Amino acid sequence: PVQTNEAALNGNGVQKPEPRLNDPDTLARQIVEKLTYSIGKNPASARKYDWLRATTLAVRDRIIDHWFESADRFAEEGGKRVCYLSMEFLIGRMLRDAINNLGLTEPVREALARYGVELDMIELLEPDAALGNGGLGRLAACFMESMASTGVPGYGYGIRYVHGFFRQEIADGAQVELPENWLVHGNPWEFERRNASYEIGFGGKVSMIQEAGRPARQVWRPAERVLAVAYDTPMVGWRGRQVNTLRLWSAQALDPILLDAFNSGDHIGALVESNKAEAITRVLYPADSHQAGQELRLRQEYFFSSASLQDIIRRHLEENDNLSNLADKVAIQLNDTHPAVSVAELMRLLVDVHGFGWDEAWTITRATFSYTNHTLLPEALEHWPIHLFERLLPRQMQIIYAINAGIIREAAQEHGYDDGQVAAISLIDEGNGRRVRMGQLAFVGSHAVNGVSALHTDLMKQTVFRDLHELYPDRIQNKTNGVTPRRWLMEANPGLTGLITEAIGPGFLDDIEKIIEIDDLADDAAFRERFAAIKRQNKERLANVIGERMATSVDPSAIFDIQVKRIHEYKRQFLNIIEAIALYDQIRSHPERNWTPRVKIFAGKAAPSYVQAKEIIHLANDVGRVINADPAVRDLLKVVFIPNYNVSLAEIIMPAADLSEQISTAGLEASGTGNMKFALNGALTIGTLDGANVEMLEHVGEDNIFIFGLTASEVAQRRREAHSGRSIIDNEPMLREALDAISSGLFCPDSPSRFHSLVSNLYNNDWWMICADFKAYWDTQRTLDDLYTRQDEWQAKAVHNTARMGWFSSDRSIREYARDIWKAGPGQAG
Ligand code: GPQ
Repeated sequence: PVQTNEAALNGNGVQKPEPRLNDPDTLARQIVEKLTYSIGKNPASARKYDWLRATTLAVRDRIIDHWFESADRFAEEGGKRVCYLSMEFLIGRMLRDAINNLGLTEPVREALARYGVELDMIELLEPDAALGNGGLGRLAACFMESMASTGVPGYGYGIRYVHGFFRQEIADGAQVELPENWLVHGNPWEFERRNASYEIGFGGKVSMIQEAGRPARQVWRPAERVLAVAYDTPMVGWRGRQVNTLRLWSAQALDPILLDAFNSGDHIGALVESNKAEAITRVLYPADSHQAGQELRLRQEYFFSSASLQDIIRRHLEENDNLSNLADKVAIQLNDTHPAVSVAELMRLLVDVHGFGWDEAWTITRATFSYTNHTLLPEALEHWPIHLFERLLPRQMQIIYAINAGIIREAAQEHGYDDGQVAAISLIDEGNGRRVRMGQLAFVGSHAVNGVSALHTDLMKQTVFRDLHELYPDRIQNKTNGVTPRRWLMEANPGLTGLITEAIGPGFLDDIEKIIEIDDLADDAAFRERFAAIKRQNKERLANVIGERMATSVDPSAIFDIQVKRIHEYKRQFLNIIEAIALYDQIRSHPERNWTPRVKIFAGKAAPSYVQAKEIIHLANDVGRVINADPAVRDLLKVVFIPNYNVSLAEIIMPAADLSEQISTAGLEASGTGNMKFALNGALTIGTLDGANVEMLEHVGEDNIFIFGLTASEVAQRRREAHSGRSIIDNEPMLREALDAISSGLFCPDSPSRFHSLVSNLYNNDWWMICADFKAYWDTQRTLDDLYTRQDEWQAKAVHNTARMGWFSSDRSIREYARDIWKAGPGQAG
């Protein structure tokens, strides 16, 4: 490396660059400079995309100034750092967020306007960074933004997938998956760091070695090695006060071309290694809340865990004598069990590589890690077949056995556990063809374990972790999710942000809980009207998107009733569709009644191998085609499925909803975060007592949210009693007729039996309580129809929702993690 010295840097030698100025003149000049010298275009011939790139580069310079300041400050303060390990970061577009947080929105708009370029137009050309599936990945993105905004020195660690979440098209009503290619035009936000690269091993053998004068130790000799190369993306916090780093790993072969093979004429064979290595970070697995059991997935998990830990250790040793104080300087958060193999890997690095004794290594490991659980669904809990784990990671498997032995010894000797109780807490599931339980590993390797809403955390204690909770009763705590108000209010809804600023001043931008100050304005007719007018504009914007993308016209004066999220049986899009069909029947039978016009909007992706979820998408589209074309319902009911739901589309949808559908079977949605985004933007919620809906009810008050259906304990009870749906269907004519309509092929005359299995599941078992909750759901929807005709009342409730959602900011979540789990960040010793 080039040696520099401070005197030369600050004295007459090399000069630090001047920090960039933020006035429109300077910005305009520098944007054209980037256009000219970095992109090689002149303003006259530049395309919109060139302007986007030039603007991004000019903005990036400003971020870098803050980035270096943040890095210098952390180094100087020597405080504790937080490393957030996550398989997914569902970021979306970055330009608008960066500009907003730097306070540059107006200056950049003005600078571009001088060349006749519209900021809002070029922003749309940026591809979404879609390195995640849904709520879990989006939460990681909100947390990165909130760590930077609240002053927590946070480092995100994840995978630089070449292909992010697939693009969804709808063909003849069915989902089609197309590969996503966000990196084709390059990525101006990232910096490749070739100096930060680490070897990652797989397979091979473990042997005991005995050197003179040293204790015997295990040495792992992997059969394969690949290189993890870092790519850094700066993450700008609110007002640019702090810029943190998201470090994503890319896999490369150590020997890109096998020269022997190449020289002997086997040109393809020479590339096999590099193809195999690069496959590790090629594509995001599209399974959400469902384990993808393939070997490549386990390789991804270990690859990014090991690279991140090696990086954390290297940095620590640059600043400290040894690793014994690791836990004082670093907190590592495991985002679900995807990085749980880190527990075994850190033990390996401490014991085998850095010479620690087992007990001290275990103390350090447990003090360093904490783990967030995001689901109770059994099919989503990761467990790897022993034979696969052992073949790929033989030393880590030994370590897991040793950890397990210690835990079991403690349980048996100190707590008198019998064989049955031991089997329940064991890291090895002996029942299912012997598997490693990753949840158990993450739990025992962490000092804190958290759920993501109050209800979910309680259920964790009673169900998946009941036995471990009994053994370690202080370990589980709750940290209710939140969403960043910068992206989800300021940027997505500038109209509402402006109105609130006018009403109560800009203080809520720095402390979102101050938004409560608009609460009393719910009684102010003039304020309500302006609030409603903004909602109306946002609905018009969404109506235009629907018109452009799907050639369907929807009326912005109807209720916009929206359910957008991954398609999953437990989320019950099916219940919503059945209600739409029942309403369709009722409108046709009783055209004389005063129906409140409604547009039911759906969007979301199904995992490619999830058959039922794909059938639900098909049904929504088939039903929409029939209803939207039926003159009998005119504009009273429309059903629309918008393809390719992603973060950017969500930014248009959230501010445009009157009604937010949060209708999961109670006990199954860990938290939900879309529920928060909708309510913050003034939508009323129709929902079950599930996930964070429970806390939303507490905050907005029961008059301002529409709760229906079975509770989590009633669901559990009914499941034990094993009811079928048949008796309910027989006694509920609206439900029966809706199901009959589906079964008759009314919506799919080309293939009348298409939805038979969806319907027969309801008759036979009703596992998701669709029949059980139908009537309550229907009745609540009619209450809402009625309420919508009294706009004053509706809008007052909408204002209360916005006013009372401040607590659901991810800033609040992050402050709680920092205080209770990480002991890091502002105000924490460290
Ligand atoms: N969640 Cl396990 C995902 O988005 N993907 C997953 O694989 C798992 C959970 C969600 C969960 O379903 C939501 O209820 C939460 O709000 C979200 O994680 C963030 O905690």
